[in-house]
Amino acid sequence: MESPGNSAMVLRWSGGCLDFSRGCLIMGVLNVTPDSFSDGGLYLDEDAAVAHGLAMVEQGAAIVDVGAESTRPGAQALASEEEIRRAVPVIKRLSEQTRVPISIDTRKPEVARAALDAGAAMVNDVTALEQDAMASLVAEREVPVCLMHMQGRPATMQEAPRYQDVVAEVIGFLLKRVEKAVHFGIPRDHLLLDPGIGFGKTLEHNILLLRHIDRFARLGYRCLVGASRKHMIGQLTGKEDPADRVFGTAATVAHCVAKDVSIVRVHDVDAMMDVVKVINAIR
Ligand code: HH2
Repeated sequence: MESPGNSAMVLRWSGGCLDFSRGCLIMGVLNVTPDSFSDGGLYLDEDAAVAHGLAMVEQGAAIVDVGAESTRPGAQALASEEEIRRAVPVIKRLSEQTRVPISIDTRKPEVARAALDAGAAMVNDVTALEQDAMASLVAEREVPVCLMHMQGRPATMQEAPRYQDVVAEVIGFLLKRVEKAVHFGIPRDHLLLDPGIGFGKTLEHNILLLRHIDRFARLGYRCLVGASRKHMIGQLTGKEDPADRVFGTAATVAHCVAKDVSIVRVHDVDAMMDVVKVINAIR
């Protein structure tokens, strides 16, 4: 298959560099929120957030993904001023203390702009450039962007997720957003595609997406997957507490690495680095 965005082993841009030559990379999750499903409240304090971000870098994270608005099922939208107030000081300090690219996990262009101004080097948009202003911003700043699929919105997305063919529909959606990105002037090699595990999907939908994740990885763009500690892992293992879902997460990470996923987004960086290193070596 043609490989429009996926061919370079090293993605270099003015704000950072991602070297895929040894295989899959880890994006560490840093939620500066009171209400994230897994680490809500742990890193609302600025010093605690910065320390955790730097610890993940020390453990081997290739990207630190800072989010200030929870997108867990049922979560209500947050005002952008508050999102900026939470995220920006942490991004500023992290970007001064590490060369690892910091990504901003937001769907709001004004939040992404403030984060990029503070030193973030990438954008993680769970609405896949729904807003034109976000597409313009990413093009203008020449930064990589993750395009994630979501059916509905966090407040209601788990009420009745419905698909005829979940894999085909999610791929179709992402490829449309790729064309939107290109139309706005974003180069194809700056695009990462993510099926959005748990975002308007039942357990069966999530399993199908993971089972066929190689189809995403073969589209010609870098593929990113975030299944870490999610509800689907609790459903499969019976583990209620997200902190107890580390081994279940490890299974998804091993599977994704073996199926050519380029980046896994995880909370437990130290443990998942071991999984990634071993599977990368076996491959
Ligand atoms: N999942 C979450 C948030 N952002 N971004 C991408 N690209 N892919 C994902 O799967 C993804 C994401 C949800 O996880 P988390 O950030 O831990 O929780 P919360 O949204 O409650 O803060």
